[in-house]
Parts: sequence; C-alpha cells; structure tokens
Amino acid sequence: MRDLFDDRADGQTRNESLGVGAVLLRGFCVDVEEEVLAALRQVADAAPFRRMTTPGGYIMSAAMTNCGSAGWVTDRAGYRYDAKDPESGKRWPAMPPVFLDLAMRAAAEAGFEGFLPDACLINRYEPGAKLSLHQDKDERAFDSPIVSVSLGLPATFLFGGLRRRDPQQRVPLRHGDIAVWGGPSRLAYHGVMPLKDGEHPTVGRRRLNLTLRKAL
Ligand SMILES: O=C(O)CCC(=O)C(=O)O
Ligand SMILES: [Mn+2]
Repeated sequence: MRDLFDDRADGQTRNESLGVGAVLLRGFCVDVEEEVLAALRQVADAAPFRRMTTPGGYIMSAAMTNCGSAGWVTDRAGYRYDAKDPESGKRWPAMPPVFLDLAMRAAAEAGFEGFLPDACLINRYEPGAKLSLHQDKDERAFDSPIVSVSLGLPATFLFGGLRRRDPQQRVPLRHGDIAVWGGPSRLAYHGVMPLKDGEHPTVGRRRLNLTLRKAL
C-alpha cells in the first residue's frame, strides 16, 4: 500500500495532510468525473436543488439536494437527517454506485478502511455562495469519516480545529479534489469562502460538492 503522503500513481497529484486523520486527495476523482457528473444529473432530476432555511430563518446561499437512505435537511424546526425529500414527500434517490465506490476508495486511501456511507449531501455553489464555519455533527455517531468531493469552480476551504476559535488553514479546493477527515479530526470546524466567479469547462459557472457520510 502506498504511504499516505506518497505521490499518486499518475505522478501528477499528491496527498496533503490537513491534520491528524485529515487529508486532501488531490485530483482523486478526475478518473471518474464523467460518471459522477452523469449520476449527479440524474439525482438532481429526481430531487431538484433547493435553498433550505436554517433554524434561525436564514436562507442558505448554497442550494442542496441529497441521495442515499438519509438526506440532510434544515428548516425552522432544525437540522436533521430525513429518509424523505420534504419537497416531494418521496424517498431521496438511491446512492449511485459510482458515488459509493469513490467514497469507499477515498476513505481507504486516507486510512479509513470499511467506510460505508448512507447519506450524500450535494451542495451547489454559485458565485458569492458560501458555507459558514460549522462542524458536521447531525450524524448518529462520529466513528466514520467525512468524504467531501469538489467539482467545478475552485473554492477556498477553511479547515480549523475542534474549537470554533481555533486557527483555520485556508486550503484551495479544485475540480476533482477529495478531502477526507475523521478520527481525531472528525469534528473539526470547517467552511467554504464565498465562491469567486468563473467558468469551469465541464461544470460551468458553479461549484458542486458531494459530502458523503454515515448518518444512521
Ligand atoms: O462544500 C464543501 O466543500 C463543504 C461542504 C460541507 O462542509 C457540508 O456540506 O457540510
Ligand atoms: Mn460540513
């Protein structure tokens, strides 16, 4: 097995440590990007992107949808996972096999063997959209890592520590990169800076993010 910090087999990309249990896998998704984007279109067709409301009444700037047996939702009643899309009343679309396979391979590369996500939140950022500093803590347990896939326009990821006030690294996320954090970093604060305008050759004027988690 390759060491966590070795060059990838293609020699073009490198894994970058973000801390203990946290790593950025540069370009890890590039080989399967077409399949991932095609599956994503099917998910968004069945469960369209929507901008959800926070418990405080703020409309999030990123639009979201989900696939898998549980979907992350927010409204005035709170943050939670729900088996059904509240817009349609139907179950979220099934997790496409290409998402599952990619997430399992990325987790294993980061040292988390046996990751089996049941939830995939899909975030769509248009220029100006952001995600404030937060922890992913609506899951039932924190023993599985988070696998976060970036597609489209580049963004600046803020990756901090276990306390909100801990200093944050500013990490450029590009098309095809996958960030994985778990173990001692599982509850690290993180966020996304407002997206800069641009045009990505295949994804267009937006950034898409897949966040795969074991929620249930
Ligand atoms: O878009 C990203 O890179 C991060 C998404 C995220 O942190 C989340 O959905 O909880
Ligand atoms: Mn998050």
